Amino acid sequence: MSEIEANIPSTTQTTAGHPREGLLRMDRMPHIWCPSCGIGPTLSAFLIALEKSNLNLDKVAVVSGIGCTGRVAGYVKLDSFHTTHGRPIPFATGLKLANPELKVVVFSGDGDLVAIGGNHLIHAARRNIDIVVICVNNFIYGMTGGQVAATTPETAICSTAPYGNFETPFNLPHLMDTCGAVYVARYTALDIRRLSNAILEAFNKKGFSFIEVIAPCATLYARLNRLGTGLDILKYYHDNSVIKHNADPRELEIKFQGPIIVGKFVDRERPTFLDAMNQRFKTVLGDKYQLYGMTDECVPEAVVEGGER
Ligand SMILES: Cc1ncc(C[n+]2csc(CCOP(=O)(O)OP(=O)(O)O)c2C)c(N)n1
Ligand code: SF4
Repeated sequence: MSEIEANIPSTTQTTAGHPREGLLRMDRMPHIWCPSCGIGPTLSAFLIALEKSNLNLDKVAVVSGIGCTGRVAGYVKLDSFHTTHGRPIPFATGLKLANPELKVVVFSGDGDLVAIGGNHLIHAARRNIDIVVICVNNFIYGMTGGQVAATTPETAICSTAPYGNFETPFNLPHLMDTCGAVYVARYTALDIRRLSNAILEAFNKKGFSFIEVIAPCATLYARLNRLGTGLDILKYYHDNSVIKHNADPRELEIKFQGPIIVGKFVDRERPTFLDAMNQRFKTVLGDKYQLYGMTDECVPEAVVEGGER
């Protein structure tokens, strides 16, 4: 060991291993992400939440689409699926409905989930499919060279918007709220503790949970917009994010380099897709119908006893 190495605290020495290597496919390291990209800290927050949860890891599945964030599925040591672009939600829906015991987590980018995959996202929220969606929003298509996204703030420069974006971006918490998501939160990739607590809370929630993570794309978004390094962006988050739990989702739009409101915005109860299906079939078919993916105790009494149309 060199003199310099001897002075490094033991937790950061390579011989100590990675603190979360039990949950990562270390044989796939080094990962593809750029230094100071926000995807890494978001993944850390997810793994911390998993460690704190009482979930049986044999029953946790991670689904990603295509993009830099989509690579998460390949690095986690869990049952994971790297699906086609824009399709992690249908894949996750199928997985959950085929095996309701699974805790299914979709972990993907804003382009993947909200642009090409937008239709699937809104319908999964409407149906209240019991899955957790973690959406890394870096305001740009990272993997393919910095094209404008459905979340790019107005006036921000992208490779396909060299004079600045002029389209109105989605306000994702508002979109998810109006579609019926039961849990909606937003944090930045700097808020690891709050983010991991939100993910933990979403694990315990029955229904469609959506967590938006505002994350730096240091290589493209920051460079094209002259925002400095990923570290500069994290400093920006530190100085400009405002915690406002229960804020009106209509007021959560993000302006270019404006303040970022973070917090938990929606936490409601409503029947999941399977609850609604079981209730309806039991009501119409009575005892002929065998509940799917749940027991009698899980179905509201009025429906089990009533049998009315
Ligand atoms: C059907 C299809 N269309 C387009 C692409 C090209 N493509 C790959 S990733 C991507 C965008 C990814 O953006 P985002 O989801 O925001 O992820 P990031 O890389 O920023 O994490 C696109 C357009 C593709 N792979 N498949
Ligand atoms: S291109 Fe952007 S999103 Fe992709 S790994 Fe690099 S910093 Fe992250």
